[in-house]
Amino acid sequence: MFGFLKEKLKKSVSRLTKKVKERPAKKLEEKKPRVAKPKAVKPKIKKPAKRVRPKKAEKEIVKERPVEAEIHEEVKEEPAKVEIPEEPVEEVPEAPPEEEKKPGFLERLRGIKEVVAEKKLTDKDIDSFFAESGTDLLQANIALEAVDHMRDSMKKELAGKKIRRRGAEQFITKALEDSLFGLVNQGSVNLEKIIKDAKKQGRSACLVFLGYNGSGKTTSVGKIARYLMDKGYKPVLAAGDTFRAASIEQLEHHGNKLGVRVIKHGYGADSAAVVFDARKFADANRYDAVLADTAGRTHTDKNLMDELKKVVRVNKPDLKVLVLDSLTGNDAVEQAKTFHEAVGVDCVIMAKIDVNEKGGSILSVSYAIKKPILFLGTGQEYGDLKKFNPGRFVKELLE
Ligand SMILES: Nc1nc2c(ncn2[C@@H]2O[C@H](COP(=O)(O)OP(=O)(O)O)[C@@H](O)[C@H]2O)c(=O)[nH]1
Ligand SMILES: [Mg+2]
Repeated sequence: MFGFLKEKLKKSVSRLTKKVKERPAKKLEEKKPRVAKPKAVKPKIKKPAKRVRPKKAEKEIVKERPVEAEIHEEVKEEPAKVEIPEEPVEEVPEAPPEEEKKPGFLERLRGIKEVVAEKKLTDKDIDSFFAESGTDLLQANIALEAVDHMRDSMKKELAGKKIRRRGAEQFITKALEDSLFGLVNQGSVNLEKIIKDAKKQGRSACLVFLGYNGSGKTTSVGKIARYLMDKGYKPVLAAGDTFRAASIEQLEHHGNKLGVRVIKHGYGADSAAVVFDARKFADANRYDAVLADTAGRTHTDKNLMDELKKVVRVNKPDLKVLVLDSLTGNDAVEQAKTFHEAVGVDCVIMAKIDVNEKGGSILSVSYAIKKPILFLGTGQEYGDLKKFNPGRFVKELLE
């Protein structure tokens, strides 16, 4: 599942890790020549050869030198050459005293190690990473606005922080995980609490399922009916799709298989009235929940959109569940916005994730309308319904 998305995310992590692991470029052209010039012959007695200490500018260059092999090279540096006069000279020890030599060396070593071991990513680094990775993320159906959110979140997490090169991959994976979590962590819906609260008011809870044609609404009604029955609740189904051919029979088929009552009118009947009747029946017979199927529609179906608004206006559902076909990719975001603007969506079921390799729409949809995903549809059987857990979902994507 989501192989394509996982692969793109993995690629993104290694791309950004590479940016951290890049060693700073050597500034060879600024380096001063290492070999000291021979000094003029003057003293009779040979003084200890002075160690050539790097000047300030040179020190900085040395600091940026990345590999330890080169540090040894620095220490082995030849002492300044001195012309030896012919007369015998008094022997003087060559090396300067240890105390003088050590601090300089260690200080420099520490400096070099720091530069080698850590790197600070800048806002610009993150921008250039997204310029490179953006297409991959879009290809995996993550919407543009979701990618923008990821970029801001990654900047907050990474820019300006010293990142140890050694643990860079984990650090970046964590930042990416947080940014993805920010997309899908849009609150939660407690279905059982909704039912219990309605019961306290002496009525059944009303759930209306909406979405495009073929997105998986009727199948999801059947799945949720089974889910509630498994928890001991008594649902009733409302055949609110009075528009599509065979839609009522399809719902009745589920009702028969599950042993659940279906309230129906005929084709062409007022959908709002069907749901209203189902609620009356449920309230009178102490059912816990009405699960109302509706006709599939798009924003261009003005009449059907108006009909849906009426269903909502008349029945004031406790939960408006948008069912999206996750395979529709980026279009799922547009669908979510359309329905949210028209009637206000409370939560989402993402259907058909069992046949979806991209998965980016799951990351984008709830961010786009700031509503939680309640379930994932994982197949065509009643049991193929998985409670959506944002944290676990994101972790699994990056495993
Ligand atoms: N693989 C898979 N197929 C699904 C899933 N949910 C629904 N379907 C199938 O999608 C098709 C359309 O589903 P349906 O419930 O009739 O969509 P509706 O028009 O929105 O009511 C049917 O063939 C379903 O079996 C799912 O989670 N996984
Ligand atoms: Mg249907």
